[in-house]
Amino acid sequence: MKRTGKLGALLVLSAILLVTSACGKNNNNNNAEPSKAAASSAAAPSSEAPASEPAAPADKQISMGFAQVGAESGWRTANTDSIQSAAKEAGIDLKFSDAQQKQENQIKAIRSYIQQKVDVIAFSPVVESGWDTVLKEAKDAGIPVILTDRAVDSKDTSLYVTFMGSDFVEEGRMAGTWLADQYKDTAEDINIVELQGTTGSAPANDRKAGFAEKIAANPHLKVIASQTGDFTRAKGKEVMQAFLKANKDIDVLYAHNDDMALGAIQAIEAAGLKPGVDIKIISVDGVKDGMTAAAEGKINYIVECNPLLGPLLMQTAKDLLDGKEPPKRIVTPDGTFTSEQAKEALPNRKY
Ligand code: GYE
Repeated sequence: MKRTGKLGALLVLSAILLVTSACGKNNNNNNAEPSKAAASSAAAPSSEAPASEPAAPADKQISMGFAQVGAESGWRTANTDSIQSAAKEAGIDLKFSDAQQKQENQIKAIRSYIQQKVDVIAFSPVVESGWDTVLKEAKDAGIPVILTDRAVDSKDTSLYVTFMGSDFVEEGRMAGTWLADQYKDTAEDINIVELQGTTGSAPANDRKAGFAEKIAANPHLKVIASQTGDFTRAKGKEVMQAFLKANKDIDVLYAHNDDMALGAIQAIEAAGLKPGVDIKIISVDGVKDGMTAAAEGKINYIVECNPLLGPLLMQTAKDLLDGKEPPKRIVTPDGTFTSEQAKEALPNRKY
């Protein structure tokens, strides 16, 4: 119990330290691979631990049911790869399902994991609300639930063991802070359009809120249109087309993820405009295609969101089944990239 406390404290501390440094005002992101650094530092105690002390009885393989959101973005693909490869490495029997961005599919998958009596359930909730009933079913069956990446809004926090992932409000704040700084001396109105993530999802709610908070002080920064693009490239393109049709003078696009920004870039170019120049673009994630667009100057600023949660998830599951209590919230740290920084980081980018 005592050692768990220490491990937990260490994880949280290293995450907080990195978050703090990543969010520092003069963060110039010297680190060529902040994601890798972040992931390994968050998972460092984890990946070293099992070699010396097996977490579960040697003869019993841990089974984990994982209900994934879908395959909507490059971020999600990297997240899935991380989870699947970390399970293999940890010797965990992973049952994996893809809910195609539908809550009812995730609920079905969780119920089937309960029926199969897995040792632990993990999932990334597509939306924040509506989980209490199924989480209660898992709890009644004595199966612990770990939330990865996205949060639920359940009042009863005993329905899950821990929630690991980025601080999305902080990501929105980083995006808003950069923009506010770019236009701090403007005397004209700056027209911003926003492509939101999946309606009702934690990253859409929080990235919107954090951004709004940071641009609020300057009345010239105006969000003139804000709509969901469901975190996909196709939807990002479609909604951007509509934005361009309805608004003559768009100065800035804030996209809640790289994929929507990449779709929007196609729409912007098709309209004869230069992304990154005629319309400044900010996005979140930092996946390879996004970083490439940033290096080309088509995206001006990327707030990173680390998808490499697999090793931390597997270690947490092992610890949990070993009787240790993980911290209730594990924040994974994120950095930021200007075009220049993206250019530098790109050659070492893993996803
Ligand atoms: O930003 C987006 C994905 O939940 C953090 O989901 C994740 C988000 C990510 O579809 O690309």
